Amino acid sequence: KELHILNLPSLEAEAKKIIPTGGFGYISGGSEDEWTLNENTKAFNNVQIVPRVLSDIDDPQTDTSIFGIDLTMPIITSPSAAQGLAHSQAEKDTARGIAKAGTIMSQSTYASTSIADTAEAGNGAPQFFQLYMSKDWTFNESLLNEAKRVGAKAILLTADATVDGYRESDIINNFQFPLPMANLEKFSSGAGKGKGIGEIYAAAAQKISPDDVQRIKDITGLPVVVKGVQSPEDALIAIGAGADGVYVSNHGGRQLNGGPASFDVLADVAKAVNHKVPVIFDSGIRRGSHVFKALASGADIVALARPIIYGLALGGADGVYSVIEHLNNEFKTVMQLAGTKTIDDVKHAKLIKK
Ligand code: HOC
Repeated sequence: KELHILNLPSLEAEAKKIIPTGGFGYISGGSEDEWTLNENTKAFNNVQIVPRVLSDIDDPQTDTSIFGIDLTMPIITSPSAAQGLAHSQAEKDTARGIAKAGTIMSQSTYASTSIADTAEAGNGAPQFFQLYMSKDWTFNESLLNEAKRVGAKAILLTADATVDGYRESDIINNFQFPLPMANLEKFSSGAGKGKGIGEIYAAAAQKISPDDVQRIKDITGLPVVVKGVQSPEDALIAIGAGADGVYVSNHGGRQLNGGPASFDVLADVAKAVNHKVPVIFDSGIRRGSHVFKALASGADIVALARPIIYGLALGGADGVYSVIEHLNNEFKTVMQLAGTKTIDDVKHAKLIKK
């Protein structure tokens, strides 16, 4: 059953009622005092959209594309781990809801369901695969080969998570993943169930170097997007290393607290990228106006994480579909009021600094 959604921010309180405390704290929480997490959404208020009149936009078009994949909207999902915390169908229902909406789901290395099962649930819809690089290259290669085998369209290389941020909610709740992580069970000797986030990071993380970008490209032959970029310098290093996309994100405020809101660095990063590769953006998007502001600041595509997981918890595949459709409908209204008919118009729209 599709959800009746007033707005995305209101979903969190609803989801809190049904997701067990430890899992909810893990999903919703950020690092330290969550200053960066909170800034992520507030930062959209630093710029304003110019309303336009006499522009007669009665049918805004949100279709766009990335890496040659046609999408109905410029919104995809960010990779989010352990979706079994929210719903028994976990990533499979996210794949179903996102396929129905006509956009891209990003699978996480630390998913509850396997790469193949999630791809099958998507029924041929485009998916990205996010790699948390491990010290164990046999594991990395198994994941990458499996993602390619089932038809992943790009690899998102998470580069901002070589250690886990200091997440107090997980400490308070003594949080340990209560469910298996399918890709760990299938392709590594380790298990996710019963482990805390710190233990999973310790087993996985290693220093990621620019050479790894090319290594992943050689293994998969797929576009590789470096995720977690927050400075023009790192964007240029990523592109120099062969990255086919730059993903501006601060991991939803879960990693470096005290760093800038993701939106506050977007325009400078996009300027440095200068259309050489696509720019994907996440962290803090909750409103149609946020989608508009991100695209007008240089993002080609935006991505959504927590609200998707709340939609999953509240309504399974239909809940996921309802969330992403609601956001795109809000975005369409903003497009109309800002006198923009296409995504290209949005990208060229002027924003005013507050
Ligand atoms: C290296 C282990 O992205 C989060 C996830 C991390 C999942 C486990 C990573 O919690 O932010």
